[in-house]
Amino acid sequence: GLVASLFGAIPAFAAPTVVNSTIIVAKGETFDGKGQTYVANPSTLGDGSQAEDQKPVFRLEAGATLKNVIIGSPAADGVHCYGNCSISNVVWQDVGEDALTLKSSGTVNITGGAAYKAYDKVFQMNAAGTINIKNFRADDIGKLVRQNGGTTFAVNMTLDNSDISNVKDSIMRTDSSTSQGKITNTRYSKVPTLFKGFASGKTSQS
Ligand code: ADA
Ligand code: CA
Ligand code: CA
Repeated sequence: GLVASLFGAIPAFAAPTVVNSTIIVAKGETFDGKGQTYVANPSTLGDGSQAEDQKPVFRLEAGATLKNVIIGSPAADGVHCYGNCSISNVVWQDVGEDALTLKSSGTVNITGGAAYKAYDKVFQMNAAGTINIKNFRADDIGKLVRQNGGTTFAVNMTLDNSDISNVKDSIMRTDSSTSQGKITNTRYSKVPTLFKGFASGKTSQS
């Protein structure tokens, strides 16, 4: 009927998809959400609180791409990347425990998209590698990138052409003397500290 065809024709009105078990994006594959909103089932993945060990909504194997996805609330532990991953036009409306974690070494490329309402961390780096963030928006967050506390491997962090506001702690934080941070062409509002914990000469901003 008319109502059904209208809903079919206007995907922006689609109800969120409730994810009961982690969606796995296989090695080298692309998951295109086409603008659909995904939320965690809080009883199977996690409620998006600050409790550790929640499950991710998406798990990306090496070389996988996630694009055109809105992650709504609850977001549980967001996205886990096992090696290189590409994240394009992904919006976290209300970050869960954190938004994305690098679980094994690789390069995370984040282009476009946004993260809102992260009580603590947005991007959590638990393995050596690189995170490149460009054309991104973040508002009301604790930290944008955090290398796992107490780890000494090297993480290379870059942020370009982005808009960052209402930060509680810092944009990039590490405890490793070998990690590097670089911020270019980025607008800030209410950001107390750009870099925390880096060795001298390991950061740049222009
Ligand atoms: C905290 C915690 C780590 C790990 C991390 C994460 O930093 O201390 O063990 O769980 O969060 O990946 O969310
Ligand atoms: Ca955590
Ligand atoms: Ca986490």
